[in-house]
Amino acid sequence: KERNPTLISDSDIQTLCKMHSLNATWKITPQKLYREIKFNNFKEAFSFMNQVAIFSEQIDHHPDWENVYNLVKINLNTHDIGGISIKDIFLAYAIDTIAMNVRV
Ligand code: H2B
Repeated sequence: KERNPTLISDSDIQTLCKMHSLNATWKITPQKLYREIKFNNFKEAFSFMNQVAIFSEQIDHHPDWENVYNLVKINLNTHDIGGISIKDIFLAYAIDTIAMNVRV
């Protein structure tokens, strides 16, 4: 089994997020990444969540999220280390890609 990913420094988080334009879509703190996404309706929101859920299982890294109708609020952090690891950056990038391509 893989080892837990390690914490990355605040400046590395900033650099990595800017490299992938995550700073445009995510609120970045040393503890977590936060994003809200509003879709056209519940069907689109749930289609998005389903695709993210499948991807999350594949990488064994899961969002903390909530959904009310067409709105999805997402927190990403690595529970085991209480902060941001490379897995959060990777998942954030995947979430942005999936959100851009949602089809119901
Ligand atoms: N997801 C997130 N966001 N943080 C974790 O620390 C984490 C996870 N740990 N998914 C994984 C699963 C761990 O619990 C399993 C046992 O690998």
